[in-house]
Amino acid sequence: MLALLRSMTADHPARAVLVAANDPAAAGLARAAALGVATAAVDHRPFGGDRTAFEAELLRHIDAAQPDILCLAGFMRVLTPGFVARFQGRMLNIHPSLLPKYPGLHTHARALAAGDAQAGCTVHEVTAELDAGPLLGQARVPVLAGDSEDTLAARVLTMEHRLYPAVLRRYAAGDRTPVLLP
Ligand code: NHR
Repeated sequence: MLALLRSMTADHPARAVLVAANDPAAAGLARAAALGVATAAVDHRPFGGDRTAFEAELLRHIDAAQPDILCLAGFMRVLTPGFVARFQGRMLNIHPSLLPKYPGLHTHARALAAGDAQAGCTVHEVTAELDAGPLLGQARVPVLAGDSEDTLAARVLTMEHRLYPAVLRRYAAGDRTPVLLP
């Protein structure tokens, strides 16, 4: 998220209008505020299993900010088809695997368990189906001997910080050609 904010320099086609989190304790909220970006926190927990009610509250903040594009970054609540439809073709996510491998959770553990020689991250358009929307970018890293979930996750994260800004810059300019790194 911070890498995206920092990437939106004067020559960038986009500007950050809001950083929203479902965890009021998310460290990124204070960091975004320090960069002068508006923030909102909507805790999903008081809503129990009612995803639509949680999203309605989130939407109050989003609608007030009137974004053209939504970027999920570590956003961990599955979004309902109704929410996704409102932002169809305007919502991106970065996922820590080489999709279509390992959609969902615990991606690094699954890559290690499978003995994969490569891991990485993928930016995709968000559709109703989890981690399955059109590919917008992908970056690869090697899996090294002795890797743990943490060491692999850290190596992938450095690429996430390069890939997502590169994809957003292109996407915000209207170009959906996938970015492939390295
Ligand atoms: N929503 C839709 N409709 N489509 C996608 O592609 C989405 C999405 C919401 C989030 C991010 C995704 C990831 O890259 C994402 C993509 C959370 C879960 C999950 O199971 C799955 C995938 C992703 C994010 N969430 C649990 C839930 O009940 C909660 C898990 C937890 O809190 O640890 O929402 O990783």
